[in-house]
Amino acid sequence: EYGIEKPQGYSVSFHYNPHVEYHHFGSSHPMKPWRLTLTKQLVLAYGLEYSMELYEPRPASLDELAIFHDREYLNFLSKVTPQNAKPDDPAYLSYGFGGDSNDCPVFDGLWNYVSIYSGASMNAAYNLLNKQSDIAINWSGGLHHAKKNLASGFCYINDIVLAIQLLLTQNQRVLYVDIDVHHGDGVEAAFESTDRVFTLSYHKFGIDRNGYPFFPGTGNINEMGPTDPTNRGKGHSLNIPIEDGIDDDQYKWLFKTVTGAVIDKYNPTAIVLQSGADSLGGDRLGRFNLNIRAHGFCVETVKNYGRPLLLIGGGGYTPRNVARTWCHETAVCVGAELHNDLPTHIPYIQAFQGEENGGGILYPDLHNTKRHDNANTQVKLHKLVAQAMENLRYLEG
Ligand code: V1S
Ligand code: CA
Ligand code: ZN
Repeated sequence: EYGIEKPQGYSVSFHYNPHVEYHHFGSSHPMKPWRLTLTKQLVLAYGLEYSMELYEPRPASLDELAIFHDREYLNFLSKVTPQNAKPDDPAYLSYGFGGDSNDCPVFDGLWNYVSIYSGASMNAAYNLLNKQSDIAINWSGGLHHAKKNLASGFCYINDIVLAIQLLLTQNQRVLYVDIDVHHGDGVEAAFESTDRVFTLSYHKFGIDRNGYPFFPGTGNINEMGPTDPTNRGKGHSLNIPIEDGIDDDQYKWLFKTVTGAVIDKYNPTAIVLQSGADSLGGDRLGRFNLNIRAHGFCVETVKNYGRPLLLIGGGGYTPRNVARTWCHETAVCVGAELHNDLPTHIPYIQAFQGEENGGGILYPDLHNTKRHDNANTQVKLHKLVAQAMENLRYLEG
């Protein structure tokens, strides 16, 4: 009703299991699964469900997760509870749980949570393989830091790696693009020894005033995967390190130039886009100054290459803006323009009302809501692009 459709030919599927919403990492933890409730409410309020196929995927099984993860790790993850966890158990710490930062807490229903978001990414990948849709969306996925036997940075199971492994059954080359403000290290590591996956991540990189690196501390421009010339994965990772406060025009130019060059040279037959919303201005953990439409520009740019596209979530720690962004990007996929005034009959409407919360509109100005000065100069960005193009020469063989 509110979405005005533009004529275009992409069929879109939306993969969502609402049980994912009811999981809590703990009250002080920035990852809030209920941001997915807000996202769904906006998508429904704008009537976008009439322009897509909706799927309610089942949770993935342990056997399905074992196509990437170690079984010992999965056995531990499937059994650990807040009641039986032994925080000084060496296994517990070696698998990445607890610790000082408490990035990966053990909470009630953890196994259920990870099986649900992973099942949704796998279901979305199958839908692309079966040609049931051109674009498959799972906003609950995108947990790019998880390793085969290690939880890291709020990520326990790497649903992206699992989905890419499925896509590889019918695609010779899969491109992974990651616009979360953090480096997509887990996906990069998983495919470091193959030339059938190219990983491209845009992220904040650098050391803060207190000497702490921005999480996870990897992803400089010179990190291109294995250095051994006999390794097939050599040159099949590209990292774009960015400084605080990058603005819309700079990011759009950087994204279009670099992603365009990678797609032209690598010529993937399928693309996976991790659309982490912590690259927005005003994010609780992020440092960039992007507005919703600039973030959505990345989705639009990738979509316009017309390859089968898996679109997944990721980070995003200011829930009302995460919901706005992913609703906007769902609309971008189906080719709808959305009214800036939010529909009035949204449950949780108060989350979007009031000056502080964006004044009842879909596209509030997020520029400098957290006042990160822009440390990216045009000169630095041009040098970065020149180095990125140099790195891409490996693809010419
Ligand atoms: N930045 C940040 C941040 N904040 C937290 C955090 C805050 C409150 C809590 F109750 C629990 C954790 N952890 C971090 C980062 C991890 C960021 C993960 C981003 C995930 C994603 O968006 O990319 C994908 C979903 N963790 C750290 O900075 C780790 C430490 C390095 C901090 C310092 N300590 C001493 C060691 C661990
Ligand atoms: Ca990234
Ligand atoms: Zn992130």
